[in-house]
Formats: sequence, structure tokens, C-alpha cells
Amino acid sequence: MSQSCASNDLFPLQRIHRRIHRTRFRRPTAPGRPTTPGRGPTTGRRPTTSSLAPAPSDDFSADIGTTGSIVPGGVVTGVVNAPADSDWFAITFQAGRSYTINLNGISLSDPILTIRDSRGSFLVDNDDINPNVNLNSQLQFTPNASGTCFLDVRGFRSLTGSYQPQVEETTQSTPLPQAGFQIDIDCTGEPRYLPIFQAAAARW
Ligand SMILES: [Ca+2]
Ligand SMILES: [Ca+2]
Repeated sequence: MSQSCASNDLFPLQRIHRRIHRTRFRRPTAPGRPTTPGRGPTTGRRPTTSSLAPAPSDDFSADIGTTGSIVPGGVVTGVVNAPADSDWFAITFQAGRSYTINLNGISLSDPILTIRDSRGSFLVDNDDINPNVNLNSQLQFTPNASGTCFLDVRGFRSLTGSYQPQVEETTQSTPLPQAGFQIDIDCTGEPRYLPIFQAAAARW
């Protein structure tokens, strides 16, 4: 019973002692220093990484595994997301045909167009259709062999923005003559000219 009473008698003194102890070692708030939510003077925590700007994403890669593609007669839209960004588009050309590739900037004020072969190696490029007048790009291309090439789009220097390449087939393959045609020769002049006309007809 005495233990119980001694405990009751001493309890208020222990509470006062703890209160004094905490007050003595509590870090005082600097006068005039604004308190920021989540960054109080007693927390000492660093800012979380969520406050950092996210890395810019890219829509098309700059390699032969790109998901970008375009067909003659088609139009696609892309974005040069960063100063060093380069977007590739796969395209299948047919040998003996000619193509006109136009690259028009939308918000990208000065695009550059490059054609690469099936391995991604450089073939030809164009910066401006007319320097200081028309900064869009244009290439005329007649492949020697059929196959897949790549259109490489980037911005001049560090320019970024959206763009739109389009491909047009500008010449059609020459149709073969129909078999079974006949050539009639009516020679009314001197007979000595007849073999000449006959030779010409046989050559046709
Ligand atoms: Ca891009
Ligand atoms: Ca240009």
C-alpha cells in the first residue's frame, strides 16, 4: 500500500520533470523564418524527387527498330522532342520509280530530312528547299533497288517542335505493250525502199 501511495505522490513531479526536459532540448524556431508545409524546421528532410522535372519522352527512335513508318501517299506527324532528337520512319521504295519526299515543319521552324538505307547508313539529305526563304526540306529520290529505307527527321541546331513528312510517287512504271499487236506497211513509192520499211517493222 505504501508503494502505491508513494507512486501517487511522486507522479506529478515526474510529469513536470519530463516537460522541463523536453522544453530544454526542443529546437527553437528561428524568428521570422517562414514555415513550409512538410519542411518544418524540426524535420530536417530533403525535398522529395517528385519535385524534379520529368525527363522528356520521345515518340520515335533513331534506329532501324523504330515504330515509325510511312507509305507513298501517306502523311504522318511527329515531334522533335529535344535538341538532339532524331526520328526515323521506315518506308518501302520500288526500284525504277521516283519519289518526292516533303518535310514540313508545324511548330518546328527549320526541319532537316535525311534518307538512310536499310542498315541506317546515310544516303542523302536536304535542309532547306530554298535557304532563307523556305526552310522546309524536300528530296527527289529514285532508288536503284526495291527495299526498305528510312526517313530521318531532326531540327536545325537545337530547334524542337512538331513536323509532318509526306511521300508522293512522282513517276509510274512504264506499262508493257500489249502482246499480239500488228503493224501494216503500205509502201507506194519505189520498191527499193520496201526492205528498209520491212527491217524497221521487224525491229519494232
Ligand atoms: Ca521525337
Ligand atoms: Ca530546314
